[in-house]
Amino acid sequence: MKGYEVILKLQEYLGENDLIVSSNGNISREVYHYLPKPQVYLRGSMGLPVGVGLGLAVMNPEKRITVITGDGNLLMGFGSVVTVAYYKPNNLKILILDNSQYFTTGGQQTVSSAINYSKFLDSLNIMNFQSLEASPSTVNDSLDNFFNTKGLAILHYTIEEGKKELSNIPWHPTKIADKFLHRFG
Ligand SMILES: Cc1ncc(C[n+]2csc(CCOP(=O)(O)OP(=O)(O)O)c2C)c(N)n1
Repeated sequence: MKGYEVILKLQEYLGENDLIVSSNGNISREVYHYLPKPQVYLRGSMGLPVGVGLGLAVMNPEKRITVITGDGNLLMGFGSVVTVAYYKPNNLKILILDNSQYFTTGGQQTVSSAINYSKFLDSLNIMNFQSLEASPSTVNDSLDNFFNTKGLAILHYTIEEGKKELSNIPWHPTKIADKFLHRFG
């Protein structure tokens, strides 16, 4: 499956109460267009989605936080995954959409294939992790497990490259922050 197909599928799992952090580039654009708004759509700032999600999760223990990140962003902020494993916030879900490339900027290859995600996440004692190819036959069970099992979860999907032509997010980052903060009253 392509990344946007996975994000469309998330409509079945993410509702008005969910807080989402999306990594910059196509993923933020797809999350903006396909999922409830407003969320933290990172723009420009690469490498931060896991760290931002961790902060939100720790500060809002009663809310569920879902981070949706590309592999390029994940790799740029890789230490944050270890911090997540240390604190294990039970309201944090991390979905990695791994196309092994910086797709947004032209498809330059990342070094994601150097990681055995299953072994890496296992070594961090993350109880709920899965690493698999996103396909119509795997996506339902893996997303059910990811969202419907309580606690910290990390789901690593290998995905196909590809995108839908979507317009840019019309909000300046300060406006994104304002709109998101308004959700807290
Ligand atoms: C520090 C920094 N380097 C490079 C960029 C340019 N850039 C924007 S999105 C992107 C690719 C992101 O890759 P990934 O997270 O794998 O998502 P994909 O584009 O594959 O969906 C890059 C390199 C940036 N914004 N910041």
